Amino acid sequence: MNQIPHEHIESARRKLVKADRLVVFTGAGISAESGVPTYRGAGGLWKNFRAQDLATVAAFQRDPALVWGWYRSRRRALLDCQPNAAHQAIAEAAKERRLTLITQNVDGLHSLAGYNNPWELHGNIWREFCVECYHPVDRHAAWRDRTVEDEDAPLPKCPKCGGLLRPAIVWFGEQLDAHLLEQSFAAAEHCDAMIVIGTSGQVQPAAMLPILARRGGALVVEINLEPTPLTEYANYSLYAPAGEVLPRLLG
Ligand code: BV8
Ligand code: ZN
Repeated sequence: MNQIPHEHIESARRKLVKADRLVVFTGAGISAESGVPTYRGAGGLWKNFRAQDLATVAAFQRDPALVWGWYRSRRRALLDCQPNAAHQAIAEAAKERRLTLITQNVDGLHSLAGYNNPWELHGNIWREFCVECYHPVDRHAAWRDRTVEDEDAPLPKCPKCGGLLRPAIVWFGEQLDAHLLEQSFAAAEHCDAMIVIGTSGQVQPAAMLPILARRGGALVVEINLEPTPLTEYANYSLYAPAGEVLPRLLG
């Protein structure tokens, strides 16, 4: 933390205080300090598979048990993860000011930190839906009281029609929810400040948001451990763990 000059953070903080339409855009890096592996960092692989190979409709159709094994193992790992100071700083700030939170994360930690209704562009690992009738199922309560399913438990079936349930997650090659995406683009274009936290800026169309914000004249503050393709659109790049710098930026 001491590698960022105090006045640099202070300067960004003073400008953010004045913003009345603040958007916070997060990626997997904000959950790293909670122990959730990122996608492209070390430990981002699962049994030598890459997210891009498993998080697809084709992979699920080819081997639903393999894909369910991956999601169940991730859910199990998430049960030991708590929101960190960065998630909490956003939830606290949202109680005092207008703050729209858009996240690429599927881990549910923003909600667990007390932020109501984050815009989850890529879905939520605790939710499922039926591939036949789209009946929605929320498993978070069941998993939190530890009625967890083993990785090789039978595939979950729809209580309505008996069809196969799948994770309510946007897989690679799948469209994002059109309404949510439209709302997110509009929020990015019309905000007067955006804080971009813990994203490598590799996944489209989510990675467009900071670019739209900057083009719309917003102040863009990036928090990451290293430069990303979004750095060129940032007015401030703060290279430090989100859990250390965000509480000071929003405090
Ligand atoms: C769509 C659910 C198409 C899965 C996810 C070629 C070029 C451009 C685009 C494409 C292309 N080929 C294919 C595409 C499209 C594709 C895409 O973008 N692929 C990428 C990989 C090239 N996109 C899609 O398929 C999307 N759909 O485009 O539809 C379409 C169009 C028309 C008609 C039909 C179809 C769907 C994308 C959604 C995929 N689903 N998640 C699951 O999780 O099971 S994406 C996945 O990546 C996660 O959601 C994750 O959030 C997201 C982005 O990753 P990041 O969050 O950025 O995480 P990452 O690990 O990469 O980086 C972490 C960062 O944190 C790092 O920078 C690190 O330095 C930093 N960090 C680490 N620790 C800290 C920290 N920062 C601060 N503090 C710390 N402590
Ligand atoms: Zn069904």
